[in-house]
Amino acid sequence: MNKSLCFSSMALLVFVFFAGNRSYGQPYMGKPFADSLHHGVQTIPGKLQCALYDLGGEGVAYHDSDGINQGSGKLNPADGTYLNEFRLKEGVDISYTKFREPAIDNNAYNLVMPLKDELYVGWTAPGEWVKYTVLVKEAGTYTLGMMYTANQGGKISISINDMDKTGLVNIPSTYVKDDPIQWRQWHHWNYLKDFAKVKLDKGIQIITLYTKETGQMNYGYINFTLARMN
Ligand SMILES: [Ca+2]
Ligand SMILES: [Ca+2]
Repeated sequence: MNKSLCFSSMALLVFVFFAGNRSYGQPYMGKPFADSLHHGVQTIPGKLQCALYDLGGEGVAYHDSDGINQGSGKLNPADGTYLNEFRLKEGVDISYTKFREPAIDNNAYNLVMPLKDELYVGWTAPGEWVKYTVLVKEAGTYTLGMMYTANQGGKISISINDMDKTGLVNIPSTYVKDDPIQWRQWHHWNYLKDFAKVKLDKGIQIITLYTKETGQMNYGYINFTLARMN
């Protein structure tokens, strides 16, 4: 190969590498969620409310299988209420715990009773993710627990600043064969204690919650408890 041909090939390779890695090194453009009821970044230690994922849209703050919110505005018709219309135009699928008769989320098959009118991320599928800008007030090792439902079990993982910190986490099934109502298998709540330990630096951090396997899970909140200071 002559010198100029060799140089051209190298230049092409460099171009292809950078063109294919456009996002490499770019800063995260998502912002903490805010609306009339929620303002200010979510803080750790404490509860990370899963439905309060960042603003920024598909491909930035979340990835969802489709652009429709299957909960807000669909299962929960747009009727002017805050809960039914919460983040209605976003792809992440959101609903809230309903205490009604016949029982929905206030059912006798819950392992742990949820609070009423709590927003949650539902209609989850493998490959989906949501990001959270959080303010960590104390550096340290945190124990994670999660309020959830999983009608077949499933797997999630959690990244901090885009580094996987948990590997695959097994989410136990909350299926109860005695429940005569099939759709209520999506509403058996449980709290999974101590499913991971993660080390967090003080200050602003970006947490990503990935649905890795099975999906069909509902995510209420992830509790971050300080286990040990650094
Ligand atoms: Ca969707
Ligand atoms: Ca979804």
